[in-house]
Amino acid sequence: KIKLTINNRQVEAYEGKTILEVARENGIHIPTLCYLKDYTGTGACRVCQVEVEGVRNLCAACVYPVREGMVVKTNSMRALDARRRVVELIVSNHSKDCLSCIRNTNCELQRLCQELGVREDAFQGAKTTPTFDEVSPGVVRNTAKCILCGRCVAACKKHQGLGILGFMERGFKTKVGPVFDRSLNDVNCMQCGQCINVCPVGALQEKEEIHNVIEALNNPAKHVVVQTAPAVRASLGEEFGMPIGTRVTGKMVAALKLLGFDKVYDTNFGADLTIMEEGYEFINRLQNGGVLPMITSCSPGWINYCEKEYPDLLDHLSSCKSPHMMLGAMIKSYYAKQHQLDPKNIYVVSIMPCVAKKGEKERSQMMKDEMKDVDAVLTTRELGKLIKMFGVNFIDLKDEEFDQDMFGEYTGAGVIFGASGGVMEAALRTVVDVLTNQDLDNIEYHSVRGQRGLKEASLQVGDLKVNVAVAHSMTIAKPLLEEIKAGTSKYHFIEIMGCPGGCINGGGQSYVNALIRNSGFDFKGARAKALYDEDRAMPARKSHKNTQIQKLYDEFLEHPNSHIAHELLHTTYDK
Ligand code: HC1
Ligand code: SF4
Repeated sequence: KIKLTINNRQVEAYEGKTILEVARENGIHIPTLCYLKDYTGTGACRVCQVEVEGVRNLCAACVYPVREGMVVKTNSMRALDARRRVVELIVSNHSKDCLSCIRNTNCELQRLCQELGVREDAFQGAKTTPTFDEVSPGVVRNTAKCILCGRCVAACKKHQGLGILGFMERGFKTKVGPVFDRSLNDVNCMQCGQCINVCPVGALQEKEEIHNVIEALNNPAKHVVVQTAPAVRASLGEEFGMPIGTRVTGKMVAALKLLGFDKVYDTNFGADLTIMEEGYEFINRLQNGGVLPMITSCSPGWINYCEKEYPDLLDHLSSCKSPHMMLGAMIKSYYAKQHQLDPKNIYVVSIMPCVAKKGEKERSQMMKDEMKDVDAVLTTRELGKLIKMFGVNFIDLKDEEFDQDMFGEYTGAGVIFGASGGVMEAALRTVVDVLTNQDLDNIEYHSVRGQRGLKEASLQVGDLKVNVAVAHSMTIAKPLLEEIKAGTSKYHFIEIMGCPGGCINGGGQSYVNALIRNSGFDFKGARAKALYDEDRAMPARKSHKNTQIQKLYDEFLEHPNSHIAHELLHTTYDK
């Protein structure tokens, strides 16, 4: 360890650490903008400039290493002035339409301006010609707000290995975007939205559908049914200032009822249904020489990636639609029939932690008789806005239950879909019971849980050995896909989710700002825990124990993978 002084305070530190790290370890806050732990750290924005005795220029704390005897001043007049100047320059090339910006009140640039006392529009004049792209189904890019921090560039590369976003041009003309400033729709963007999640400003955002939903709610001819994805309950509370990882299932249901939805269902029911279809599909492939490994198909970001980057492997995908699409299809068929409603008058809204789901619902394979299975997809963030817009006091709501008539029951297996490894664990809970003809008590598969990279397990199921793997994000999945391509994969069943950590960290979840991310707080783990807690509290924890699912098969779907199930619940992919 070495000794140094920061702001007249003697501190100890390990050699090799940066001034920023050591300051934070000692409770000294240095403002940053482009710096995101584990993503960037290039000193590019220079907001973190500090004064180091004996060094002529100010130093960027996020890259400058500490030395024995160093004397650092983070708040000298010179540092404060330089920092404010840097932000004033950034702001001078920024659109500054804060009042109508999607990030109003949670923008990191706004916060910084406040923190540094930026009070005037110091530099006015020419601005870089902006690009506005809202062509892709889920992601909107507006460079008029971009501050060139590079956080999105790092996220796309680090998690998806795609490098869709990059810096182009130089100097004043510099922009961030796809190659040749193309639309995100014209490149291999998988629409995961991980770039949105790390953007400090409103340069990247989801394509909002909130007004379509308000219109449907106000249309007396429409019967509006809403469903909520497993992961939403683990993040929605953050929109109202609750701590990350607070589970708000009951409040969320109460809010949706107050907003005026005719029925409030849980996508967890759809997840249980998916396990029935996907579980039996897997057993069938296993026993009858089908294409293996079979890969899960519920993450539309992953499907986009597979179609674009690995079209040869599409036969490995399960043919199952994702849970919310399955539930949408059931609402427009069975539910419509039972309630004597014309499916054309039913409007299905899915609340999802996901941006890619916005595009998924538009796929031609997700329509029947020109009717979409799902009509609108709102992100967790959009639902937060809708609740505020309707004047609902979320924090004080009393817990309510999903509508129980038809699709309101769910099992613990359905809940854990929202965390990486959850789909695999849910599938195993059913597949192992079916294959061994038992009702096993030991149903927690800890080897596939958690936030680390690739997860795998090998299970003895009767006289079969089943190898499974779980990947979350494409950089983790890629080696598995290369193995399959080379014919050397040892796996029988693989779960792949588009986002790191799974849906709990989807591109539509609440923003986790750089302060929290840089503190090292495991926000993905906290949200995942909320789901595993709900699982443990459920009376039934295996999808095949869902009595409403059993009834649905008895009365309508006949049996898993039946002809009618194939027609409504399964899909095809685009080569
Ligand atoms: Fe997911 Fe899924 S778990 S994809 O991560 O299979 O988005 O939460 O709704 O459909 O159930 C997302 C979450 C979600 C589907 C389910
Ligand atoms: Fe990259 Fe995902 Fe953003 Fe597309 S949505 S640019 S794939 S991070």
